[in-house]
Amino acid sequence: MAELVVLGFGSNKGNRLRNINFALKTLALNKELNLLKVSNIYETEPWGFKKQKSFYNCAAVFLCRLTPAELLETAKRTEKKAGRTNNPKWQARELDIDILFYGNLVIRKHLIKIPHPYIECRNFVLKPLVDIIPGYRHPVLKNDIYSLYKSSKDNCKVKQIS
Ligand code: PH2
Ligand code: MG
Ligand code: MG
Repeated sequence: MAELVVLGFGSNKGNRLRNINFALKTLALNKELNLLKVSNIYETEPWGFKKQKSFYNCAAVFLCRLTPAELLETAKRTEKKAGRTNNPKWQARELDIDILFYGNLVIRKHLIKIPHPYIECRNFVLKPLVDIIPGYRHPVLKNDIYSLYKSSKDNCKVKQIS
């Protein structure tokens, strides 16, 4: 069975654009994933811990034949290949790959939360999503992406770079 999944990508360490492109290319080469759509890439103000370099962020839709656990494992492996060694929250990272949506599945386990928490509070996630899936309904909140973006209270700046 194949499912549409949406991944979010972020980098604020090393060559940010190269790290994001590496992630997209690596996942696109996985035979269990078909890359269908990629958002623009944005330079974004750090959300949360402010005193760090700005991020580059984007999001992409894939047709996926991996289970959620396998997809998470694949994402972690790709982060490591890009040189990510640190795992502490709020530290600069070469590459962060988050599962934002997996079809309309809702999982709330300790190690895997889908949809990704706080999507609706983060412009760096919402703006790329508006590019690729504006009409998609968040399976928990039931609002579409475009209205979540329009009603976002986040004031972190998001600037398109490509
Ligand atoms: N990721 C975080 C925390 N803050 N801010 C921006 N702008 N972009 C991110 O990808 C990001 C963040 C934790 O994963
Ligand atoms: Mg993240
Ligand atoms: Mg992550």
